[in-house]
This record gives sequence, C-alpha cells and structure tokens, in this order.
Amino acid sequence: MKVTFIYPRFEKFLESLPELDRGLIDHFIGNFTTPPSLGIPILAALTPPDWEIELIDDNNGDPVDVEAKTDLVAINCFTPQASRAFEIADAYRRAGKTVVMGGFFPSTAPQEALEHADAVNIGDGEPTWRQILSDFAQGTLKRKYLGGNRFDLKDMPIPRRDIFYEKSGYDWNEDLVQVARGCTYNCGMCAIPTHQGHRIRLRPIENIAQEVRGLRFDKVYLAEDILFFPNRRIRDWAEELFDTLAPLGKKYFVSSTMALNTDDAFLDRIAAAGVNSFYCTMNVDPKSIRALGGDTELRLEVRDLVCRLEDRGIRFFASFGLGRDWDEPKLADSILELCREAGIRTAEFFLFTPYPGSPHFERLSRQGRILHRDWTKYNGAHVVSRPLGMEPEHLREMFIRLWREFYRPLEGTEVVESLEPNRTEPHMKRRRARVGAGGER
Ligand code: B12
Ligand code: SF4
Repeated sequence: MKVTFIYPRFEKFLESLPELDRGLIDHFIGNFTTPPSLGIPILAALTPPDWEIELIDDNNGDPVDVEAKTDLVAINCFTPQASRAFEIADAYRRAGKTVVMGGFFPSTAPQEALEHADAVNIGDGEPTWRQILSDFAQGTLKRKYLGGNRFDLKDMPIPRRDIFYEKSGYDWNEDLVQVARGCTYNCGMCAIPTHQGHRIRLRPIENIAQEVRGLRFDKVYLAEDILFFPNRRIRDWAEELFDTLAPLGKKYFVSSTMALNTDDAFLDRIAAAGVNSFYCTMNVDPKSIRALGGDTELRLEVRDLVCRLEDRGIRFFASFGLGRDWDEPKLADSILELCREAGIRTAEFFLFTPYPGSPHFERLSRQGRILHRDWTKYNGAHVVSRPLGMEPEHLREMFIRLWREFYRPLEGTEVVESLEPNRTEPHMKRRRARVGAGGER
C-alpha cells in the first residue's frame, strides 16, 4: 500500500507585500520560508514499514499528479494552506482517490474540511494515524478520528525530517523541534489551546535531547511560547532542559511573549545553552499592551530585557500585531517609539488575523465582522476582518508604514547577519553589506 502526503502551498508573508523593499527585510529577518511543520514528518515516522511513503511538497513546486498510482492521500494544513488543500483534495477525489486531512485547520474547522475530504483527524495524530491506515486497508474508514489533546509526549516519535531534506526549494538551514503542546493562556488570535489543549504537556527532556543530537543543522527552532512561562513547574523543567541542551553545541531560536521569566540566572542559562535569538510576540500579554499604551515603567522593563539579552549575545526580535478593537491610528507611532526607547532593532509587524479555533474568530464571526473566508489570505499580511478603530484600508496603510519606517533608518548601513545577535562586540558577527539594493540572500 502507498500513502501520499501533501504539504499544500501557502502564500508567504512577503509575497503578499509587493510594496515593501524585499531586500532590506529579507536581509534582517529572512524570507519566512523557515522549516515546514512537523505534522507530516511525525506521521511518516509512525507509518508501518509495509506502507510505501511519498511526499508531494507543493511549496517546493512538486507536481501534483492526481492520476499517479497511490492508495491514500494524507493532507496536512494550517489555515493559510486550507484553500489550496481543498483544491488538491477535490482533484484527487474526482480522480477516485481517498483523502484524509489533519493539522490545525481540519482540527479547528472539521466540518468545512469534511466537505473536501473522506476523513478528518481532529487533534493529535499519534493516537489515530495507524488506526486510519488500518481502517482504510480494511475498507472501514470513518469520517472523523478524534486524536484529542491528551497524548503523552513521552511516546512522541522522532519526526522523519529527512523526507523534507531532499527538497531543494527551501533556503532554510535550521531544524524545528517540538518541546511541548498546549497552552494555559488564551490569547485572542491563537488556536493552540483549542487544538492542543489548555493543559501544558511537557516532553521529557531526554527525548528532546536525543532528537536534538540527531539533527542535521546547527540552528534549532524551539517554537513553544510556554518555554519562558514564569510558574514553578515550567521554570524547573526549562532550567533542566537548557542545562541538558548546553553541551550539544547548537544555536537556538526561541519564542515567547513578555509574560516571561526574566531572572538573570535563567537568562545566563539560556545563553550558555546556545540561545541566540529571542522572538517575542508583543501585545498579546498585559505587560506589552501597557508598554505600548505608554506605561513608562513597563517601557523601561522592555528596554532592560532587550539590553540584558543582548549583553548575553541574544538578539531580541519583536513581533507586533495590528488591528485589535482598541487599536487607533496612533498605534504605529507608539510602536516606533517603544522600539526606539527600548533599543529594539529587529522587528516584524503582522495584522491580527482571526484563525478558526481562536477566541478572536468566534467573536468576530458572531459580530459579522469576518470580511471573507479565502483562507489563502489568512497569513497575517491581509486585512480579513473589519477593524473597529479605522477603515480596513487605513489599517493596511498603517501596517505598510510601520514596516517601512522601522527599517528605513537601517537602509544603506552596515547590518548584522540575520539570525545572529546584534550588539556587544564579542558575540557580534558583522558583515559589511549595503541593504536596500536587492539584499544579499
Ligand atoms: C513551524 C511553524 C510555522 C512554519 C511552517 C508553517 C506550517 N505549515 O505549520 C512557518 C514559519 C512557515 C510558519 C509561518 C506562519 N505561521 Co506558523 N507555526 C509554526 C509552529 C511554530 C509549529 C508548527 C508545527 O510543526 N507544529 C507541530 C505539528 C506536529 O502539529 P500539527 O501540524 O498540528 O500536527 C499534529 C496533528 O495536527 C496531526 N496531523 C497533522 N497533519 C495531519 C494530517 C493527517 C492526515 C492526520 C491524520 C493527522 C495530522 O498529527 C500531528 C502530530 O500530533 C506553530 C505553533 C505550534 N506550536 O504548533 C505555528 C502556527 C502553526 N503558525 C501559525 C501562524 C498564524 C503562522 C503565520 C500565518 C502568521 C504568523 N504571524 O506567524 C505565518 C505565516 C507566514 C507566511 N505565510 O509566510 C499559527 C496557526 C494558526 C492556524 N490556526 O492556522 C500557529 C499555530 C501559531 C500560533 N500560536 O497561532 N509557521
Ligand atoms: S499566543 Fe502563545 S501564549 Fe498565547 S495562547 Fe498561544 S501559545 Fe499561549
């Protein structure tokens, strides 16, 4: 038997913004083609050896030949991939093939996914994937498989990233590692609590270390915001995790919000482990929101954090969302001011997007403010819901203006290598480059 995995194409953030100077932005923060989701590599690792595996990576430009011989088509998608996933699923089903779907979108909007697939997986895939294969083989495939969000991560397999490594269309050179699932917070645009649960499931540290030891690249992306949560259980686990990672000689890109553990001793630990980039989503937590509103004390706190990270060779990379109900046109100035005051020199801006499964989506749907459901445009670069404080076109203008005004002062200057820390000499790895003229990548 043969299973064909499909990783549908999605519109990359910068592709949606032709008015921006790509060279400048690519140079500072890369072009958003970082590692693919671990969904398919995990399922591939769980597929019994008597099944042949094929991967069609639509992002890599692999041809989608619906007539080619295969038994089952398995599609993984998050929201920006959903419209394309449906197109592909419809074509396969017209050609007589059976299609099963899973991932963030099918888990949070299963009814819509079922209009295009024979079966849908809701939640984790580990508890269900082998059952799906065996039901299919016996002709008893069900419409819905409930993977839930209680699967114990000690049993998570090491994802088969190798199936993506051979694809040449990417320029990424880092590996993504999942260290936990679920989140106790409930940020407006986030579907993680719905899809992965409101309880945080931590992966055993030895399993993470074993996976990291076998990675191909030196750069590793640890994507879970919970890593820096300040409560005791997470702190103890995170301290042990970073201590265990320290001797492995990798460099880590980590992500968080401002609701975090900022002890000097903890920051020393993460630096010793090799963390060199700290991605921080601002304005989802009360601290950042008040700092953006002009709370001087909190602005100083942001500045202090940026300095303390940079002193340890860790770049602070701020991510600002625009378009919440209380946002006014002056938000752009407030963000630029905060960046100046806090010494933030790497940033990205995105439009708050109501993802299915998020509190934001439920509320805006109830209020009739969703402008359309072309999921291709749900990539943070398009206004897809009606804002309250301004017209949609003004929100988009503000968004473009922010990208331009944040990066304009850096144009033509010597810049710091992207994904490398950006201050204090010993850690700094500068390269001479003129930006704004097509970039360097
Ligand atoms: C890696 C990543 C990316 C990568 C890859 C994208 C991708 N396809 O996922 C990149 C960097 C490109 C990316 C970009 C964006 N991302 Co992103 N990203 C992630 C991240 C950090 C990890 C994804 C991952 O590997 N998860 C682990 C896998 C194992 O989980 P999974 O896919 O759900 O798979 C499990 C099950 O669903 C199931 N399963 C999955 N597929 C299938 C298929 C079948 C057939 C079956 C049976 C089961 C099954 O089995 C798996 C194992 O249990 C997540 C956050 C997170 N922690 O998950 C955000 C996340 C997916 N991203 C998100 C967003 C919003 C974005 C952006 C659109 C916007 C932004 N500002 O970040 C940008 C888009 C930029 C662009 N268009 O250029 C949101 C998704 C919202 C949504 N509901 O769709 C998330 C959840 C972050 C968040 N906190 O909200 N992202
Ligand atoms: S954005 Fe981060 S902190 Fe907020 S709910 Fe999602 S995972 Fe949790």
